[in-house]
Amino acid sequence: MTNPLYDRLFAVHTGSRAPFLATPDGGVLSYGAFLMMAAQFAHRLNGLGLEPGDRLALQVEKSPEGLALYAACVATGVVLIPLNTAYTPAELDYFIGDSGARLVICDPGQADALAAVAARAGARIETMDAGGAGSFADGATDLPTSITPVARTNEDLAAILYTSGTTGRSKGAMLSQGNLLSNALTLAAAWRFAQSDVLLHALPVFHTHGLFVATNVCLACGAQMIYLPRFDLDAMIAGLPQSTVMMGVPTFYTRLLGDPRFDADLAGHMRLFVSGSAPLLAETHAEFEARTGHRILERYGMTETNMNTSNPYEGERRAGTVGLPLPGVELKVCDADGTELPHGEIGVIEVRGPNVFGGYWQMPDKTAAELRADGFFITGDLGVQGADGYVTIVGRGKDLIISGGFNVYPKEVEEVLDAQAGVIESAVIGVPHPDLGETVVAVIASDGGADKAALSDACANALARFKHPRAYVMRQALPRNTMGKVQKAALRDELKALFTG
Ligand code: MLC
Ligand code: AMP
Repeated sequence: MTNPLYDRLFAVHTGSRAPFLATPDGGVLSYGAFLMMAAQFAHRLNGLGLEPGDRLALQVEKSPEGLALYAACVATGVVLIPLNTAYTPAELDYFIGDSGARLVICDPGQADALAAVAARAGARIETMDAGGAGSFADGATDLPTSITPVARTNEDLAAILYTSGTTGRSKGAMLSQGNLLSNALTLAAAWRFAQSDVLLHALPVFHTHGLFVATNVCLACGAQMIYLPRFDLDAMIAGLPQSTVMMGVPTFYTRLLGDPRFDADLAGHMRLFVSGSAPLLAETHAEFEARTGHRILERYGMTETNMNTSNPYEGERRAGTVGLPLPGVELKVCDADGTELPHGEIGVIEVRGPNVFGGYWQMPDKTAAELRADGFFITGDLGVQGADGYVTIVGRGKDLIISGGFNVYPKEVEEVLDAQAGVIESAVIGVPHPDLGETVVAVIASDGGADKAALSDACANALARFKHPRAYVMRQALPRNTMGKVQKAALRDELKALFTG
C-alpha cells in the first residue's frame, strides 16, 4: 500500500530528532514529534468519521498544529481546503457550501461567526486550539502517535484551493498528490535544498506559495523552518542570521530594503532569496543586489499549476524575467486559439506538466474553458519567451489585481459596489503602490447619491480586508470605448500616480 505524498514528504521523517519547526516562542518541534502530532490528528479525523475524499475546510492562524493537520489530511486521504484568515463569513459561506465540506476547523474567535455557516452546509465545526469546547486538538491528545496512511495514487485529490475568477465566482482548483509531489521534488532539486537548510517562513499557509512551495521543499529534504506567524520586520531581522533561505512576495523585499538594519552582514548567512506570486521590479532586484550582494531568484507559478518557471540557481538570474521552464514543465506562448507564437512575440502563456491541476471542483465548463484537451492550461498571463528560453511576464490577459501577493478580481468588488444606493456602475482597477505593488481603487459612476462611507461599510461586510478599495474616485460616468466597453486602461493610466506621485 502506498500513499506517494505521505510516504515521500512525511513518513520518511518518522522518529527523526532533526528540527523541523522553530517558533518565535523559542520552541523547536522535531520532525518525529511533528509526525506524532499529525498521526493523532489523523486518528481524530478517522474517529469523526471522515473518509478519503471528504473535504475539510480549515481557517486558522498559522501554527505547527495547522501544518500537522495538512499532514493528517494527506495520511487519511481527506481533502484539505485551506482558507485565508481574512475571509468574512459571507465569503466562507460560499467556500464551505461549494466544497461540501464535512468538517470545518477554525480558531475559537471565529467559532460563533462560523457556526451558522457550517450548519447551513451540514458540516461539523470544531475549534483548533486545545482547551476550547469542541476542540479538535483536545480530542486528539490520547490517540495513537503512529498511523498507517491510507492507500492513495498520484491522481488522488490532496487539496482544493479556491481562486477567484473574472466572473466573480471563486473556483476550487483540484490539486492531486502527484501535482504537489512532483513540484516539491522539482523545486527542491532546482534550488539545491538540503537538510542543512533553514527556511525563514513568514508567508501565510493558505496559499500555494507558503503551504506548498515553501513547506513541501523543506519536507522533501528534511530542512528546518523558522516558522513565523506573519511577516514582521523585527522578527525577520532576528531570523535572518539563523537562516539560509527566504521565500517571499515582492513586498517582503521592498519592506526589508526600507529598513536600514538590513544589510550585507545580516544577509551574510543566507544562500538564497526567492521571490514570486507577483512581479518583482527590476529596480528592487538591483537595489537588493547592491545592498546585500545577493541576486534574488524570481520564479513564476499559480494556484492551478504550482510553479512553472524559475531563474536558474547556477547561471544567470535575470532581473525582470521569471527564468526558464522548470524540468518536466512544457511552456508555450500562444495566440487566443492556442497556436504557438514564435520566440519574441507576446501572447498568452500556456503550460503542461505533472504540476498542472486536474480541473475546477464541480465546474466542468470552466475547466473546459481553461484546460485544453491536450493538457495545456491557459494561464491568462501575457508573456514572451526569448530564444534562450527565458520568460518575461508582460501583463495579464485576465482582469486581476495582485495586492501584496493576494489576488483580487475586480468583478467581485464591483458586484458589491454596484448594489449600493446611488451607484450607477463601478470600475475597480489596480494602481501602483509602493508597499503592495498594486492596490485596489474603485471608480464610481454616481448620480450624486453614493456615499463613500457606505461603500466602504458594504465592502467591509462582504469582502476580506485586502480586497477593499483604498480609494474611491467619484465620477458622473465611466469612460467607454466605441464598443461601449469601460476603458479600464485609461482609468489606470489617469490614476497611476495616486499612491506613488
Ligand atoms: C494585509 N492587508 C492588506 C494585505 N495584507 N491589504 C492589501 N493587500 C494585502 N496583501 C491589510 C491588513 O488587513 C491591514 O488592514 C492593512 O492592510 C495593513 O496591514 P499590514 O500590517 O501592513 O500588512 P501585513 O499584515 O504586514 O500584510 C502584508 C503582507 C501580506 C504583504 C506581508 O499580505 C502577505 O503576507 N502577503 C503574502 C501573500 C501570499 O502569500 N501570496 C501567495 C499567493 S500564491 P487594516 O484595516 O488593519 O489597516 C500565488 C502563486 C504563486 O500567488 O506564484 O506563489
Ligand atoms: P494565484 O491565482 O494566487 O495563484 O496567482 C497566480 C498569478 O500570480 C499568476 O497567474 C501571475 O499573474 C502572478 N504571478 C505569480 N508569480 C509571478 C511572478 N514572478 N511575476 C509576475 N506575476 C506572477
